Amino acid sequence: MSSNQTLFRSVTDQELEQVLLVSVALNGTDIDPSGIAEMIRLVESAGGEVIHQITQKRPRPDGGFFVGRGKAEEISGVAENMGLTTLVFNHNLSPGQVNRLEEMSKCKVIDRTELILAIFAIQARTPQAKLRIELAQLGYMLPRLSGMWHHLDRLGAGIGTRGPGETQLEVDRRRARTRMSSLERKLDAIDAGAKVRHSRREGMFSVALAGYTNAGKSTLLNRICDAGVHAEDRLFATLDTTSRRLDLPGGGSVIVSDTVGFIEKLPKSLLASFRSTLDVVREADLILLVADTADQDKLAKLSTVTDTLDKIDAGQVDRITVWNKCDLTDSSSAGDLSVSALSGQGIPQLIELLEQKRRKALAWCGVKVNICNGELEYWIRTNSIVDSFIRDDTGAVEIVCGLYLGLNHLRKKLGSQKSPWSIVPFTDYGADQGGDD
Ligand SMILES: Nc1nc2c(ncn2[C@@H]2O[C@H](COP(=O)(O)OP(=O)(O)OP(=O)(O)O)[C@@H](O)[C@H]2O)c(=O)[nH]1
Ligand SMILES: [Mg+2]
Repeated sequence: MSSNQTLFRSVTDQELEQVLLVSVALNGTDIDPSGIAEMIRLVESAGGEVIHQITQKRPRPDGGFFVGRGKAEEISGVAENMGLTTLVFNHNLSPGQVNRLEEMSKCKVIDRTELILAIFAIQARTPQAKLRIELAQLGYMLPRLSGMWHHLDRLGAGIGTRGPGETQLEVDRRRARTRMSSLERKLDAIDAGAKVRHSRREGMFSVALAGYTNAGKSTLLNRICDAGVHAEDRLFATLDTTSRRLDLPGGGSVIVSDTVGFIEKLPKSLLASFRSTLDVVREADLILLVADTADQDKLAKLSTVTDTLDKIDAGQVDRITVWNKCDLTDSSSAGDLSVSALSGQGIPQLIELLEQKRRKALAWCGVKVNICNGELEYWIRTNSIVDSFIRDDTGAVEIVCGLYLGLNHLRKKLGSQKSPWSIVPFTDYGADQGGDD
């Protein structure tokens, strides 16, 4: 982080920070207009406005200035002439590159990671999200501390903060590490509480909404669960996980969770501090991969999302791609699930698919019990989906049911009964049979 900055001001401020955007295409690639459009949106989401753009193609980054000295001089000249004092780069810069660019241009220099961190800081609404983003920002700043120590003033100064023989830099590193440990402890306590709440939902089929930022995940949660969560045409509108119950038309329910969106080159420090909020994705039974079908760059974004799922160890979770915003386009290829979270188009088909996936995930079996009393019947009906329940004249019952918590759960229950019983597990049962009980 540079020496004179408070990052972009809050978006609630009237005046937007005016920015010169520098976009560099490396390795013989062309300048990518959709990448630039994304940078402009990122700047806007951070409370800034791109006033001018400078592009450059180069085989590899320049060690000193990233863009090369000549280009850096040109950028500095343009910034001075236009009265701009903030430079945003579409790549990540080393601390040395930032320092040299700032010294030459007399501007504040922000790289891609810092920009994304700034947006997260603005968007953080809950205390947990604020702690996570502070941890991520400190993780990013720690290796960049040299020469910019006055940033850490707010972390506490005064008597006793400086040990014998320590330089200011060492003091600041120590303060940053101390603060990070304290944040980690607080977050661990919060995460432990979340785990307890999560375990109470054991046995519920869980569905996570994942996808590129702004694809429409929160709007979809609102549509299918009437969740009332915040959705907005802004990058990273959601930072906290929200879970809601969805009652299925065929009986039973699933838990659907909305969480933070992904983006290309999502900063590592953010992934680390938001890791536990992404547990809900990693531990889901099914991921609905929400993609914006009207986005020209949709396939590249989809592959960013699948790469990110791999990075957070959620690559193995069963997933379905849901092409959202189909109201904005008339193209939809066969086999794709096209929906509009806004208009409701395709939502019944999506819910039907969820129902099928959930049925398939249950432990199906045929059960015979010589005497099935009311208490046992109630237990079976609340712990499974019952496809058929036939009672003969003697009171014996034959049931076909799918258990939420596995067959052993039922075996244990039946073991406590006096009446003889038997269970036959059914493999390959579930998705194609409709419940008719
Ligand atoms: N036309 C159209 N717009 C939609 C649809 N779904 C969502 N949107 C709009 O897309 C924008 C982003 O929606 P969100 O639901 O906030 O997107 P998100 O994926 O939750 O975004 P992040 O939380 O930032 O990751 C909002 O302006 C929504 O109104 C849709 O089906 N059709
Ligand atoms: Mg959202």
